[in-house]
Amino acid sequence: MDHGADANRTDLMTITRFVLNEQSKHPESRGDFTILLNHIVLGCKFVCSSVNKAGLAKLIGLAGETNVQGEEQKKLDVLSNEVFMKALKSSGRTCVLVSEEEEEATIVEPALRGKYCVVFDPLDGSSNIDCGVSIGTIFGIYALKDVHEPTIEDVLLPGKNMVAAGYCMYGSSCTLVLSTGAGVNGFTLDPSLGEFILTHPDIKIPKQGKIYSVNEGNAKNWDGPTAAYVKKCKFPEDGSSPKSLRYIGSMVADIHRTLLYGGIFLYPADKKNPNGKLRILYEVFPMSFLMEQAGGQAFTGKERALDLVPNKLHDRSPIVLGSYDDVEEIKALYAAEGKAQ
Ligand code: FDP
Repeated sequence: MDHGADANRTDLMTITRFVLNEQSKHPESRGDFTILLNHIVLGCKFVCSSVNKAGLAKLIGLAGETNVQGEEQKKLDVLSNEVFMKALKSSGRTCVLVSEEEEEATIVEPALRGKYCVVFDPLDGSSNIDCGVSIGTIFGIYALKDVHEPTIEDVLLPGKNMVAAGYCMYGSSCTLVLSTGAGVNGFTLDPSLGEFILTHPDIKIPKQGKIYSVNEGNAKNWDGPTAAYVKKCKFPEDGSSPKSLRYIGSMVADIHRTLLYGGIFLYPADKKNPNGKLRILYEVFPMSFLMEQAGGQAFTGKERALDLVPNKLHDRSPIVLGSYDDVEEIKALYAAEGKAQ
């Protein structure tokens, strides 16, 4: 592999160079994935720039619903969806697109079709937009195995069948984290170059962490194992220190921190929401794929998250993601509850 990028930042490992290097390990590859990824990267840059301007756009639009040019302002999540839909279709490499923003799947017109199916949440954590908290785009990619008329069945598949997954976080910096099934790498947008540069090579989540991340406001409705686990985090009985609580409420930001610092993120089932809140195809699967590739685990309370098979495009599932040992601990609590019943 080309490890040539140096610390003096004169020989930069851009995301395109990185993926081309990966591609060269597969001589049969025709570069389709690299082209698809370039279009996803373009979408991320566009959304990043729109998110950065959002506060300003709002200010100059205050007089009414229109901005100074008299154009109607689109909500950022609607705009992001349009950007990704257009970028993915025009790549000529996709056939089925599933977006959080759209009820139905889009089957790409035959002239623009390729073998990849992309499931994505164009702007996750959108309740955080107006207060400037980090938000992000999440995506997962499946590949058709043979040439056939694409249908939604091509994405109603277990997460372990994905060929790649990632997210782009629009925060104090813009960071794209990607796995093509051979580890996890993080790239940070250099705004002066307009390029994503490899800044977090081969991300490995610590085996155990000191942070737990969950919406404690739902505690009254939690299932037994979640309540028992969080109690252990706060009042450990084995002499260890209590864990710290960090919850941003924006999945991309919470998972990014969990990947880098270790710990556990939970969006469990509760009495009101037996399937939790997070969507299987474009939230649970991509994040579970990344977590496993980084050495962590992803568990639904019943099974390995990547073994789930969604019945419908927007199905939800409870999810626990994070450091290997921390997830092992909560799995043991679920197993004990199963035996007690
Ligand atoms: P949001 O509602 O702001 O779009 O699934 C969306 C999501 O954010 C995730 O990004 C986040 O992890 C979760 O919901 C937060 O949910 P709660 O507000 O119920 O904690």
